[in-house]
Amino acid sequence: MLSADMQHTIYQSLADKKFQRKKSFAVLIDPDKVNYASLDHLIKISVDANVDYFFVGGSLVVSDYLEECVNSIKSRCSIPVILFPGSPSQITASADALLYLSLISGRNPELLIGQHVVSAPLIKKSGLEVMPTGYMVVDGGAPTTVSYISNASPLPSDKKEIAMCTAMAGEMLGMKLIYMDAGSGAKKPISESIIESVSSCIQIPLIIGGGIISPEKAYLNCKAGADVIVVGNAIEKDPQLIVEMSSAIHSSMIIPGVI
Ligand code: 1GP
Repeated sequence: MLSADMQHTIYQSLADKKFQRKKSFAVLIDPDKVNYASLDHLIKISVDANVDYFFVGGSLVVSDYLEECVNSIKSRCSIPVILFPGSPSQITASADALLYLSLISGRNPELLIGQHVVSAPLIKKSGLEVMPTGYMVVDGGAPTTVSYISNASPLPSDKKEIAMCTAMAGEMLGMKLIYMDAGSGAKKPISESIIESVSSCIQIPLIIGGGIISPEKAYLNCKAGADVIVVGNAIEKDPQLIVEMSSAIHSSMIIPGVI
């Protein structure tokens, strides 16, 4: 948790980076899938590779390791920890910020506003920096945990007009971030064409994740307009991938006039 005078610095850092056309890399940690040894290793590589953020959470966290996991990261490095909760139970004041996700691509009222109402007092009390996020699940080619758990249809991957209108609506409703996610382990990550369309019609930072397994894909996503790339699964399998991913993402900064 940040002190009062440091509040909002994470969102500000995201907005500043967008303004400067700098791209960020977020490593997603699912508390169910790490232990002390693997976490230690992952943090060391992430620090050396200049990872920008840790996202912590998952669609379905069944262990009670969340708080310990966040504390472990906080005690080992200064990379900001942002909660990416799959449910209101995945909240801990030890983190720095929270993606307050509203599933704007779905029509399940519980995930649009219901669970927010239930968790609001707890979140307010936590003192976490809250970042209202329009969460858009895009069809990733096969059912993922998020598409099953959310009980809502994902946005069709070939309907970029729907994605654009959804993102615009989210921004005009006051969301501070848009997160387009093909779901963890998606067979088909989000296409550059949909990223380009969505990014061209919003001013707020655009987060992209789900099924990104190569630095090349991360680079192309950034070139298409992604501001933050989130990678989980591929890194769990091969933590060394963090080095190449980070360098691809950070090297993709768009310089005006240069293609
Ligand atoms: C899932 O966007 C994240 O919600 C990351 O997906 O685990 O496939 O990298 P992966």
